[in-house]
Amino acid sequence: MSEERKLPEWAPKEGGAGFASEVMKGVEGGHDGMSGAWRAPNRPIHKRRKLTVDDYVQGILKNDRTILARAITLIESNSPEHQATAQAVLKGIQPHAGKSIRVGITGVPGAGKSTFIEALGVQLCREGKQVAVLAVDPSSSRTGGSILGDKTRMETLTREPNAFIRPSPSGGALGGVARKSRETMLLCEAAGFDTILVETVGVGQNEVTVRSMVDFFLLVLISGAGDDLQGIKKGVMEIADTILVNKADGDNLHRARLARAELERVVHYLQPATPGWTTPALTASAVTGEGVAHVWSTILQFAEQMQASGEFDKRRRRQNVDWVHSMIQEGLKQLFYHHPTIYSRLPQIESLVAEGKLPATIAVEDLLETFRKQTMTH
Ligand SMILES: Nc1nc2c(ncn2[C@@H]2O[C@H](COP(=O)(O)OP(=O)(O)OP(=O)(O)O)[C@@H](O)[C@H]2O)c(=O)[nH]1
Ligand SMILES: [Mg+2]
Repeated sequence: MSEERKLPEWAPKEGGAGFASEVMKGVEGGHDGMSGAWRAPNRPIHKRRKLTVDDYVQGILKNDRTILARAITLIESNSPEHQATAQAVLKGIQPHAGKSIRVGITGVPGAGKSTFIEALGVQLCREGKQVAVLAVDPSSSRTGGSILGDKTRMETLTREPNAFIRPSPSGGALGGVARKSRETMLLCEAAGFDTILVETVGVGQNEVTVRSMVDFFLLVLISGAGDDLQGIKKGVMEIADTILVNKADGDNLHRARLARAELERVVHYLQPATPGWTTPALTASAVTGEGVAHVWSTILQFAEQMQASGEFDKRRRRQNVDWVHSMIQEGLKQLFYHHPTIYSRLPQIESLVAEGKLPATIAVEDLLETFRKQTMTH
């Protein structure tokens, strides 16, 4: 087995204790049979023995970053054996999860989400908070690269001992990536992280998915030329708890302030994302740090008010029920598409439909009926 290690292309050049990701080259059937291994750099390389469920649970509860990272790798693995262990670990840590504020951050590519997370994360770490940064970025929505990728690598934050940064699990559909991110969030909470920041790029269904896993949702915008506000989807503004006009610095400051005022007017007419909370529009510069602390105090104020009104817990309870349904849907889909008969018949049926020789409705009826007959006993 080769011991050669290389950092993935999105990793900061100098690494850091907080940057928990590393690709181990040429590891196959290694410590636990996974093709990639995650390890916090600058830490001793443990001899990779197979950990028991209890080892994982105890390690996570002790905030052992190496074990936390390995547990996340289990969650991200698609192997049934890893999945079984991952679920047992989740069950073990469940009573210790949930004690954090979960903040989702979305916005168009390049809005400055990662830069903002870095500025906020460093500030929080220095206040003694334990900050975990996760990303939801299904590969299907973007080609190449990771969301915590090439442009901003959170180089300062990775060096904060209180920070833990985990890029998006690679591969798979949004549903799968979202499930993995949710479970990763629970592990981080059990490990004592009290602030979870989830970055997602505002593409497709990502925002809605991340909204369904966080307490507070921040929309990061930038002011462009002229009619930029027209392009913002009303839908995403309606799920945001705060709208932030970033890059309010230098020549852009004036434009950013105008955009903020305009956004505030627009939001006024929209349905608030959280009942009882008026969504504010703010400005900040993730680069100079101006306004970043104000965003955080807004988040704290939100948490306080919503905890007092009961909305906070209500949302979490609803999210838990929604998770159940989305996992059922995911599971049923897997069962269906991996069923041997369906798997072997699907390509032929697809071509018949494509050629117009078989109506879509008949095709679906036929496939579902086959599945039903072969899986149901009564
Ligand atoms: N002037 C200025 N530039 C900024 C600010 N925030 C971010 N940038 C720059 O904008 C570019 C994109 O920043 P990122 O933080 O990578 O943006 P992002 O939203 O995370 O981008 P994706 O992850 O690719 O969607 C970088 O070159 C940053 O340096 C800011 O407040 N002011
Ligand atoms: Mg980013």
